[in-house]
Amino acid sequence: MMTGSHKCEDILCTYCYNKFSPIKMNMHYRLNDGMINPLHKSVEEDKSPEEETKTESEFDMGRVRTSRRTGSSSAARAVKGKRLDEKLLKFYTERMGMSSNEAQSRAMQNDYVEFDADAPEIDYDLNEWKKYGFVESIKYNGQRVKWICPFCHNPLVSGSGKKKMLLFSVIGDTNAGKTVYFSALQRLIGDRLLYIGGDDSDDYNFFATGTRLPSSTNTKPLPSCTMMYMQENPETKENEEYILVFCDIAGENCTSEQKLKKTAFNLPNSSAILFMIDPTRFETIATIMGKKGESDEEQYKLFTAVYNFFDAGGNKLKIPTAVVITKSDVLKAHSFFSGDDDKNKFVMPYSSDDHANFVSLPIIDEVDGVTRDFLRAINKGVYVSNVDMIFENSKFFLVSSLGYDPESQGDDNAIMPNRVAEPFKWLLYENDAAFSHRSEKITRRSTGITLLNKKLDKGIFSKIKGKEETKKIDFYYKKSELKKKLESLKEEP
Ligand SMILES: Nc1nc2c(ncn2[C@@H]2O[C@H](COP(=O)(O)OP(=O)(O)OP(=O)(O)O)[C@@H](O)[C@H]2O)c(=O)[nH]1
Ligand SMILES: [Mg+2]
Ligand SMILES: [Zn+2]
Repeated sequence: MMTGSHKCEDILCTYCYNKFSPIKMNMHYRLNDGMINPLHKSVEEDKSPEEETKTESEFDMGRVRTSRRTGSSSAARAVKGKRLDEKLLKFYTERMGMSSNEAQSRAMQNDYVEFDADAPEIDYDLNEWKKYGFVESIKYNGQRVKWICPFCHNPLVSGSGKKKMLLFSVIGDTNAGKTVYFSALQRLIGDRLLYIGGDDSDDYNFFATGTRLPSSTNTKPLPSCTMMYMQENPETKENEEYILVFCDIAGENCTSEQKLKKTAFNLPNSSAILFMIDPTRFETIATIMGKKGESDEEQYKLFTAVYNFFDAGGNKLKIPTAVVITKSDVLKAHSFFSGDDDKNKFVMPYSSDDHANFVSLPIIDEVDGVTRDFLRAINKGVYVSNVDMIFENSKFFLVSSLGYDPESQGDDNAIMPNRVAEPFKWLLYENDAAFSHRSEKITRRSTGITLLNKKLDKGIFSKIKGKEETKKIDFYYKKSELKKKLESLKEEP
């Protein structure tokens, strides 16, 4: 194993959602059709000597392999054809819930090899290995072979380990607006996205397929949607690339701990959670909409389910969580918003904030405050307290993916998404993958004491002799950079 510091990121498998460091474990590679793995001689030992000779000459495997892993230097023996891949079998049965017949036939695959820096059959770019501590691309006996997840043996996303990978998971009862939200978000940030996963992106972008309103999401475990995302540094205008993995879920699978455990394998390793709450379930809102009061009891059960699922040993969950009140268009008619311009602006269509390339934390705090106040005002303060009891780092958001209500207004309106990017951008910021902006006046005296807070400027500090100077600082920063940037700007002459 290589030591020292490498420019490598954790890899997230988009199938089994294991997260691991590629320098802490050997990578696995699936062989191409017709290729043979000399390590698996056990299968071959059962074969008759004639067959053995035939295989050997057919594949010209005369070379002796001295591998650290086998601990032997016996002549390489060939195994032709497909073998049952135990890891895939486990994945198909335990994770995908397939019947053992289907799982077995799907798990019959070409053999795999493990990366071994010293193995003579393995050819790779030494510079890549030195820089990152692992290699994605290797040639085995002269052929390029595809790398696979060492846990479940499904393919890994190209670029994993070199770019930061962020897993966005959603939670919410059925009909909460989860799937429509992902579609609206992708439409909004689409010019900075490149789909790089399998062919499942259509499951996540219904607007693109022409079907605006998806039917209820399938309760079977879902494939994830993997995209490359380009984030511009607002200061340098340079672009940084991230790999984003979106993971939808059927609301039906969110209502109990047991159901979550069967399907929500993505949740524990999430970088960010979107917790969706449907306001049309609140009696007050349902009444305004003329809907017969639907109960929010099922939706409310989610808190218990999520708390038990994470079982954080009495601690709060550290994963940043955006608690999103969806369908905010239906809130316009409620007096809490309609009677107050300062609040009303958060539920009216079109928000310029969605198009900024940085995150405004003061606005996010304002929306968070207004949403909490609203929930308390309609006697749903329990949502606020539950969120605070479960999540260590959460903010409330008001979002409308459509900007109108298809139930009362029909489904042929123009889509006017409102504040859709806000929770997403805040979650990026919390993962150090988006920028915020800070602008403030600092007062310094020649004694060297710098005063950031104007209140401190009075009292004892004002008595300190020295020439006072005021300067304005204005900068963009990622969360982890704030302290350092602030300090260096304060010290600058
Ligand atoms: N008024 C309004 N209604 C919306 C909005 N977004 C979604 N809806 C409605 O909510 C319905 C359900 O949205 P989905 O995104 O399918 O809900 P889901 O959370 O994915 O539901 P499941 O897949 O069953 O868990 C849609 O068919 C719309 O009728 C919105 O922004 N405003
Ligand atoms: Mg859905
Ligand atoms: Zn995996």
